This record gives sequence, structure tokens and C-alpha cells, in this order.
Amino acid sequence: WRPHRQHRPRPRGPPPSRGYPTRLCARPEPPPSRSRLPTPAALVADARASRLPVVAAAAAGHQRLMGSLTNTEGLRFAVVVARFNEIVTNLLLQGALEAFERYSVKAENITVVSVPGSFEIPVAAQKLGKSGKYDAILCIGAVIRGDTTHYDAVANSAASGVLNAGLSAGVPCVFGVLTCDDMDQALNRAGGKAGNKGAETAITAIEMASLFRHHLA
Ligand code: INI
Repeated sequence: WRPHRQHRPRPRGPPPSRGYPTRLCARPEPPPSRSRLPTPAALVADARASRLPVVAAAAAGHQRLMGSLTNTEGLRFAVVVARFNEIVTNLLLQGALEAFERYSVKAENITVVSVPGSFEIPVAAQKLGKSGKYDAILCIGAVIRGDTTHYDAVANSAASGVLNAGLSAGVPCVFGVLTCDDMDQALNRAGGKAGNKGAETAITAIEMASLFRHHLA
């Protein structure tokens, strides 16, 4: 059994187009098809041609501010490094210093400050930030889980402390404190299989320092 279909008179005029709207069809204009947007390859080509960063080339009409990794002239950095788990933190520091060198940050513009443990990093970072001598502070430490809850206390204090140091000083304080379950995990991130987080955070520090110096000052 099927319900009886009611007969409705066909509207006069041509049937609505199934494709894009035509002059005779009153459908709204469809949104621009994805194919009309520039492809990532085209964006990169445009950026190269105009010598703009890719994100800036993509930003039609509005201003986009971004730190530079190539113009590091005159940028000054402090590195606060914890001695606790020194085997790891020395490797992180080495990675950071190598990255600074690769990005042409002069050794004379880098001050390394040593503190006992990660818990002590924030107060030193805040003091250095407020001194007005540095464009960014890089904070390096390694918190490795033990049998007690001490790990959580130190890890959480280091993370929120570094954040607060940056906010109160108005100077970027970059978080390069590893929080790991064991020494193997930490060593993997200090130049082993997972790269060197010290180097990665140094690059973040350069970008933030440049952003603040050149655009947000
Ligand atoms: N400090 C670290 O940097 N990493 C750790 O893993 C750690 N643990 O596990 O105890 C640690 N503790 C010391 C802490 O940072 C302070 O130096 C100490 O509590 C004195 O304030």
C-alpha cells in the first residue's frame, strides 16, 4: 500500500537549474568554492615572490605581526637553568646555546643564570625580566617523576611560575622545563630520539623576543 500522491500543478517557466544559478533561477549565490582559494603551493610561491612570511601573504587586508627568526641583531637573552638533574639540563642548555648560535645571536648577548632546581626558576626569571636588560628569558629545567608527589608540586610550580614571571615582567619567559616520567624520556628530549627541547625553546624565545622588540614595543 502506498499513499496516494496529491497532484500539484507544475509551476510555469523553466525548471530550476541543478548546477550553479543561472539568470533564470533565483537561487542564492553559492559560497566561493574551495577551488577558488589559493592552494598552499600558490601561497608559498606568492610569499617567496613578495618576500613576505607565508602567513602574511595569506592575510589579505589585515595586518599580521610576527617575530622574525632571521633578524636577531641586538636581541638579548637570559637563560635560567636548573642544576637539579644536571645531566639532562646541561644537554638542554647546550642545545639552546647551539640554536642561538645558528640563528646568529651573539654570545655576548646571552647571560646564563644557574639556580638549584626548577622550583627556583620563576623568581629568577621574573627578576631578570623586570631588569629591562633582556628581550626574552629562556627557562630550562628537568622535573622527573619519583615515588612522591614532590614531582607534581615542582612541575606545576615551575609551569605556573614561569607563566606568571612573563606576565608580571611583560617580557616573554619561555618554558623549557621538561616534565617526564623517567630519565630515559628526559634524555630522549635532551638531544636523543625526540630532539632537543632546549634548542626548540631557544627558537621560540627568538621569535617572541623579535615580536616584542619590533612589533609590540
Ligand atoms: N627540581 C627539579 O628541577 N627537578 C626535579 O625532578 C625535582 N624533584 O623531583 O625533586 C626538583 N626538586 C627540587 C626543587 O626544584 C627545589 O630546588 C627544592 O624543592 C628547593 O626549593
